[in-house]
Amino acid sequence: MTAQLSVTVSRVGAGIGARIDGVRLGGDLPEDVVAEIRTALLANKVVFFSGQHHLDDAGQLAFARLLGQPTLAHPTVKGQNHTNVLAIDSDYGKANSWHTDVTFVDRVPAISILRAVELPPYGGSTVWANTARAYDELPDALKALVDRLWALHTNVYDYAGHVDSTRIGGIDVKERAYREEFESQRYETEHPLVRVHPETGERALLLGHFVKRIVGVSPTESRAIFDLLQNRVTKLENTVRWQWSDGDVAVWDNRATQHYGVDDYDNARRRLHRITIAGDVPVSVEGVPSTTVVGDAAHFSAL
Ligand SMILES: O=C(O)CCC(=O)C(=O)O
Ligand SMILES: [Fe+2]
Repeated sequence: MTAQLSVTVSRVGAGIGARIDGVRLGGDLPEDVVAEIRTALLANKVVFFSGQHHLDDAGQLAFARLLGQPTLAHPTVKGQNHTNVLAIDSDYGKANSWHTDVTFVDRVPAISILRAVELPPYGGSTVWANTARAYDELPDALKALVDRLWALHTNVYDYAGHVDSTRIGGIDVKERAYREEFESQRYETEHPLVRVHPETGERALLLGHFVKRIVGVSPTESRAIFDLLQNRVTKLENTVRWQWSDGDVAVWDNRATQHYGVDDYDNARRRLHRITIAGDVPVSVEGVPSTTVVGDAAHFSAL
């Protein structure tokens, strides 16, 4: 007889993040445990599991299916081993830039599940920020402004303008090839700056590095508004930083967070595998859904 593990949820910080212990991730979790994970995820925005050494791509995918319908790995980038698994591999690029996943399409993934595969000897943590809390803490006058603003998101974005990279000599051949695959089909979508979360009803800022411009204002004003709000999102009290260990898995609510992969591990190799869960088309506080400008993402994710 296997002993029933007791599930514990412990907050990592006041603003965001919790670790969940007593769960062996896989496709066979009881319904009440899945419900507990979902509740903790919605409340804390990102949850961390440790000691999941048994998990491989198939197990990660089986667990993912308990949270919803997995998307393809990416709208443009081919999957790793499975069509649903995206390799986050330092050889092909580093996500050291604040973003919400795949916001250049209309159907932004609801949840992302990231599993450590190969870690550097030092550094390589990931930071998440709570975009619902960032909205909530805005003064009412700023809320009134951003409630009505929209932004154009694209996968063909100004990469250099966003990445805080200190690497000298620019990108190499593999990174260039990855970037070309990433941009092989152009996507542009207009999203409200404030989306209403379909499960919690919370309002959350929807920004990050795929934003090309804010609609209806000049490029200078667009930059100023973007920076004002991004600075709110990435305020340290609004973030949690996770130093990865082998066997770790992070699950985040992609409708209420941004994240950033810290590039402080020199030339060491770092690999993680990501699976995203299909999400709704965001809606504004007035109930208006995001609109596709360029590209059809139907193959990537079901609605
Ligand atoms: O490299 C990281 O820590 C973050 C990678 C990332 O952006 C993602 O998995 O969506
Ligand atoms: Fe990401």
